[in-house]
Amino acid sequence: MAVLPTSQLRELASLVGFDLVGFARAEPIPPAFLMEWLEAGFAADMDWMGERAAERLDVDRLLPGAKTVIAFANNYWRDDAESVDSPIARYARGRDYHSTLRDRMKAFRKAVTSTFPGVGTYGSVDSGPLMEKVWAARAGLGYVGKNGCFITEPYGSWVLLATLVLDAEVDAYGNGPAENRCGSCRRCLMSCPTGALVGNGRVDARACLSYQTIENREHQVPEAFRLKFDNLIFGCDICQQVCPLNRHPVFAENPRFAPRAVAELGTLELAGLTPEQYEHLVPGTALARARYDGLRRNAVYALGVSKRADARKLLEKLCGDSSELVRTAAQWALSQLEP
Ligand code: B12
Ligand code: SF4
Ligand code: SF4
Repeated sequence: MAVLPTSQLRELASLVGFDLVGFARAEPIPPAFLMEWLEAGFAADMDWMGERAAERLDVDRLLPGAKTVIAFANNYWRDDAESVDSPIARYARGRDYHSTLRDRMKAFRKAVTSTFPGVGTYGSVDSGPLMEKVWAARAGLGYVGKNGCFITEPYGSWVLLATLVLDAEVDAYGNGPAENRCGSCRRCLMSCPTGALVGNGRVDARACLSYQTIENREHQVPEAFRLKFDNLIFGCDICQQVCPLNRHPVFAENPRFAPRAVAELGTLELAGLTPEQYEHLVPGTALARARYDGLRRNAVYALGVSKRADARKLLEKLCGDSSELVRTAAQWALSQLEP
């Protein structure tokens, strides 16, 4: 099969809307990073992380004959005035990033397979069994910081990743992770409210507010963690917000990353969302993963944490909600309002 020219692939990637692209040889990943993380229980109840570990470690299992892994990144940082105080993490304020990046990858794949007929591909954005930060590092787009996030030179860590495996070689490969610029800084480690950063870029998901607000959606959140839901109800940006390498973010012009109406709401409005408002505001955004009751549970916790006296009426009403998850959260939040 022909060796594909990276100059042409870079042009295509830019045409379809990716900000960064890099190329890595499709070699197996040393198992220790993933296996030790899983064995330590850091995956919490995300069983799907371990179930397809073999594929995560070797893309040849996803695409037999894999030769190249292409890593893409999109900057998503925006500071639109209406959403500046939103309790929703930045990456989730606009249209669901999965569909934005998937659409771009689909267009890229189509262009590649029509220009180079016979090339096989396997693509994923987030949900596939691939270690996307490892591939982005190998492809030379940046490195994994002490905050566990992938940090690039032009955009800091405000990037989302997509990954495409090819069964063809390209004419040039990245030189591996970029130089580690963390140095002696420990800001993220000191700022994480729950001690979820456990060293060497590892995150203990059990303690991470991103996990607790998004993935742990069927149970009450342990009290020690819910007490940290301080104007934070979906995802957590604290360890990125404090990072000096994020001091000069770049505004993401593409309207797909523009905050949607739901990002203009505060915790009181989000806790009081009716099913109709939810259907109007949430589908099509990444928030849908927390589901109606999970999102309201989180907003209710945040009202308790901020001891909002003006939330009392709503919280009293939610004590009679049809969802047990929300009822119990509302009782707890009301107890926080007591002096
Ligand atoms: C599971 C998961 C989570 C979990 C666990 C987080 C974690 N860091 O492991 C939870 C739910 C907590 C989470 C939270 C978030 N996530 Co998340 N998550 C994932 C997912 C699905 C898998 C990550 C994984 O494999 N973890 C297992 C550990 C062992 O692997 P790792 O994270 O890659 O880390 C190790 C290796 O990178 C290795 N390593 C480092 N450099 C190198 C170099 C080489 C050559 C090698 C071999 C290895 C190596 O060292 C690291 C530590 O052991 C990825 C998507 C994907 N399919 O990859 C998104 C992903 C990592 N998440 C993403 C995002 C945006 C987030 C949040 C910022 C969302 C938010 N605002 O709330 C937070 C950030 C929390 C944090 N501080 O990391 C983005 C990353 C963006 C970025 N710039 O880093 C991803 C890539 C999704 C995407 N497609 O864009 N996430
Ligand atoms: S996302 Fe929040 S809770 Fe998770 S490691 Fe970063 S600061 Fe800690
Ligand atoms: S806050 Fe400091 S230690 Fe943490 S990722 Fe940023 S530069 Fe590295």
